[in-house]
This record gives sequence, structure tokens and C-alpha cells, in this order.
Amino acid sequence: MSVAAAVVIPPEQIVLLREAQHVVALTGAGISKESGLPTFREAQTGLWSQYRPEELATPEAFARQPDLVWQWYTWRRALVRQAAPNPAHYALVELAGRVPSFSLITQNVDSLHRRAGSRDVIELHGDILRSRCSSCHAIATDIDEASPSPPPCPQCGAPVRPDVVWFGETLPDDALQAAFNAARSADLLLVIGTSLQVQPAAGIVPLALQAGASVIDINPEPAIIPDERVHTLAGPAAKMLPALVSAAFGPA
Ligand code: BJW
Ligand code: ZN
Repeated sequence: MSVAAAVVIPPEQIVLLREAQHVVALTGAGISKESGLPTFREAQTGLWSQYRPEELATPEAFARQPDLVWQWYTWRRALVRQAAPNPAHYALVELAGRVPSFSLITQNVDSLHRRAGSRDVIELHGDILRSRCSSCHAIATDIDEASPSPPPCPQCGAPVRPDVVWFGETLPDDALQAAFNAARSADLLLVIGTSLQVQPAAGIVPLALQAGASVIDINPEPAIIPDERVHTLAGPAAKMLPALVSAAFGPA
């Protein structure tokens, strides 16, 4: 066993990372937990504790209760703006410079990978800090985000919405194809801080396995995937990921 930053990394995982030619990372809300952002499925706080995120993040909810949904996003935008990348985000920036080929796919809408310095991030579910028209789809920049109701689109007057992917909506095709292509050519997939409950993002794991990749799932509660090529690193990403990277390549 090798010890890095007081975390024990199984030697076979160190070898997998050191020898991988194309490493793909698939991240979810858990990677931003140590940045102070709640994960998607954990109970919300304060005023929002009575609502389930799954019921607010839908086009039907926005059509029925636009003010409620807009105000939920106003609250979440403030949390995202206050947050900063944590050591797990930075470990992926470091890793990108240490392996022959690296792709980063995220389900997160918080832009913390980009703010940490990751490049070419494949963002499957959009960006909560960007807004767009619900009708003509134009990106809306000059709007009153703090308004209690969705502001009108400067181009056509229809309500503006966050530029994220809600349940029942399709993912941006270019991002989805880029993610699937990366998964098909990966020899190691790092799955970090995601419950793998949401399709099509969760399908990236079986796709990579079918293509011959190994998987390391980094999560305090790793998913149970019955495949001998799936390894788990149980613990918070901000601790485990920097330890894995420095165990494989030495300190940053
Ligand atoms: C830590 C930690 C620490 C804690 N360190 N880890 C096939 C079968 C069944 C259903 C479907 C299907 N195909 C499509 C669907 C419908 C639906 C779906 O998947 N439903 C399932 C819930 C059943 N999918 C869709 O509708 C998608 N669209 C689509 O497929 O279009 C075509 C189509 C439509 C309809 C029917 C069929 C086809 C769109 C999905 C869009 C998801 N959007 C959201 C909201 C984004 C905007 C917003 O944030 O408001 O994206 S939902 C939400 O889930 C968000 C997340 O990106 C996504 C994933 O969540 P994530 O990241 O995994 O977070 P959590 O909270 O679930 O997990 C956190 C994890 O962190 C946990 O494991 C913790 O243990 C861990 N953790 N601390 C590391 N310190
Ligand atoms: Zn418009």
C-alpha cells in the first residue's frame, strides 16, 4: 500500500492511473460538496426545504410556477457565485497535465471546473449562471436576475430561464456526442461524486466498460456496480482525488 496525504490508495488503482493513455473523468454534484454547494438530491435548506429539486427542475414546473422556479435558481445562483473550486477540482487540472490524453465530462452546472482552470470541459447539463429565452433560445445577458419573476427576453419578450437541462429535455447534442466519444476511447474512467441516477449521463459508465475501460468510483457512498473492472475509493473527493493523483505522479 502506498500512502499519500494520509490517505491509503490501493496499489492497483495507482497502476491503472499511471498506465492509462486516455483518462476520462465524469463528475457530479459531490465534487463540489467541499466548495459548500449542496448535492442535487440531498435535502435543501431554509425556505426551500419543503421542495424536492426533482420537482422544480422540470419545464412543467416552470410553466406552472415560473416565479417559484426562477426564485429557486436565484437562490442557487447566489450559492454558486459564493463558492470557489476545491482541491478535487484542482486535482483534475493537475491530472490533465500528467496523462497522455484527458477528457472531463461534468453533469454540474456550477462552472467550478472552468473556474479551477480545466479546459474543454464537456458540460452536459448547462450552466446555471447563464440564462436564455424560453422561446427564441437567445442567450440573455442584460437582464435583472434578481427580479422575483423571470425577466422578459430582450429579443422577443418571452420569459427568460436558466440555461440548464431539465428533466424531460434533451441534452446539447455536441456535448453528448463528445462525452460518448470520450467514453468509447477511454481506458480509465474516473467517476467522481455522482449518484449515477440520471440518464443519459449515467450511461457513460457501461459505455466505457463495454469499450474495455476500468473504472474508479470516488464517492463516500460509491455506487454498486458488479464488474471486476470497477474499483472504489470511498471518501470525499476533495481528499481522495488529490491523494490518488499524487500517489500516481508525485506531489503537484
Ligand atoms: C460526494 C460527496 C463528496 C456527497 N465527495 N461525492 C432512461 C430510463 C429512465 C429514465 C430516463 C431514461 N432516459 C431519460 C430518462 C429521464 C430522465 C432521467 O434520467 N430520470 C431518472 C431520474 C430516472 N433524464 C432526462 O430527462 C434527461 N433528458 C433526456 O434523457 O432526454 C431524452 C428523454 C427524455 C425523456 C424520456 C426519455 C428520453 C435530462 C436530464 C437532466 C438532468 N438535469 C439535472 C438538473 C440540472 C439543472 C439544475 O441543477 O437545476 O442535472 S437533474 C440533476 O441530476 C442535475 C445533476 O447534474 C444530475 C445528476 O446528479 P448528481 O450529480 O449525480 O447528484 P446527486 O445529488 O444525485 O448525487 C451526489 C453524489 O455525490 C452522491 O452519490 C453522494 O454520495 C456523493 N457525494 N458528498 C464525493 N464530498
Ligand atoms: Zn426570446
